[in-house]
Amino acid sequence: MLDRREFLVGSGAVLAASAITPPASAQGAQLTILRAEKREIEVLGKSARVLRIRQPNGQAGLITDVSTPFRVRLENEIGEPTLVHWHGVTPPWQQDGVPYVSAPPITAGTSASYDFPLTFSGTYWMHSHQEFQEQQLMTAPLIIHDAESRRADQQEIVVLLHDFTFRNPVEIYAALKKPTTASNAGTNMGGMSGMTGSMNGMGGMSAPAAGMDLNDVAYDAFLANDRTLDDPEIVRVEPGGRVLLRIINGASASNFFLDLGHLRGELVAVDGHAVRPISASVFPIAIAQRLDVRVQLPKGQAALPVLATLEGERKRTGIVLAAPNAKVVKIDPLAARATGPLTLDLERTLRAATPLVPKVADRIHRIALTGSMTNYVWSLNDQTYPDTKPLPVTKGERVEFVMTNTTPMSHPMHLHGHVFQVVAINGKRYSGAMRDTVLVPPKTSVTFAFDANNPGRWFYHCHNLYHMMSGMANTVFYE
Ligand SMILES: [Cu+2]
Repeated sequence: MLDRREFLVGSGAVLAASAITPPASAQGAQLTILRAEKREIEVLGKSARVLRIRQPNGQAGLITDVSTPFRVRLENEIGEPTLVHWHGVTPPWQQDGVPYVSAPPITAGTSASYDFPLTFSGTYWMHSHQEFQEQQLMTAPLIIHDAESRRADQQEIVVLLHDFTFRNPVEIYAALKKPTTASNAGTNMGGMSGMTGSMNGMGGMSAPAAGMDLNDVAYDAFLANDRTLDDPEIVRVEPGGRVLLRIINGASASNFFLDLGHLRGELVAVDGHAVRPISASVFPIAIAQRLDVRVQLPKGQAALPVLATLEGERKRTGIVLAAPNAKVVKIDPLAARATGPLTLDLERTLRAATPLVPKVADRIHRIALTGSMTNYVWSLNDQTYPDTKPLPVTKGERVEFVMTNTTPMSHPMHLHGHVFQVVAINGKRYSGAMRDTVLVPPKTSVTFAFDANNPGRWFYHCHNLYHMMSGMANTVFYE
């Protein structure tokens, strides 16, 4: 119960209040302590031992200002090595938090310090990049304000999504590697349940393609700010007020559809970076991506669920926005109909508010997303990390990655240390969103462009944790 209350303070209440507190810059660049800790939470009436990242005052993650240097001491109190990645942020490479790429892990009982200027405001997050700790909920919001977001007359609500399992992720991974025993370990046998689910489709979504694999892992629950729909977080909102939802997909292996029900929202940023606003009720959100959605609330005493439905399934999680006197009714944790697979239908319509300056690429890397479900090996150009040929770039170059997915699963591809722009889907050029993570569905090619402006050695990988752990990763290095 203590955990739950503390998380509430960290997610809803403090964030709402942060809009009226003075910018951190006014207080000087003080050191923030973040602690990696063990904790117990209750999920579906059962206790689970998981991890977390929070400040000594109980706040999960960090809310800061772009004008303030990121000055953090990360204390490791989980009794095993760890390292935390500041996802979407562009630090010097040695502070990027990828074990053995940026720095060695922090040993148990010790700490590491971080100090670098921030470049962008927006919705980011932090997560362990060590072993399977991310699956054990070692994730937290990283919200970076600017003067405009602090001034905005809106209530900010952060929703961190998770997929949750009572099982040890090491065992889940081992079972995936041995398909014959997968059913015993509770995996989805190569996404068969996903295939069933995807046959039903969902209003507004494209028809599912045959032969697609979704959802390798059969999870016990899906969480929004650590809670299921049996006992969701209820955030008090002002009737007729304006809300900014900062949705973070912190799941290890699950894509979702954000579903606002009868509400319409205006998508104003993806992965922290502004897009030309798009109005809709349903938005896809792949693993590791973020959505900033502005919602004008109706007048009247309404309870408004903000839901996230698993791709290809009926399972969902979420929170409730409730007016002070609204009656909150129980929400079915199963949607009426299964969703389809995530597509790039929304991606195609996104336009960066501040795109890259148009420029012909100085260097193009062509990357086939490869792998096999048979023994659960995922790779890039048929190479598994660390037995890969690192990708060279040179400072000052405009670089493009052309990623072609030859596999039956989609892959949320993430590049560290840079912000890229999605510039082509299946060869059709356009001025798409600025992002750090883009989904590449099966039989699809996605091109992103970035300016090589942050020298060092950077991780580039599929953000499905089990795909990454099986080798779907590489490094980018500056020549
Ligand atoms: Cu993948």
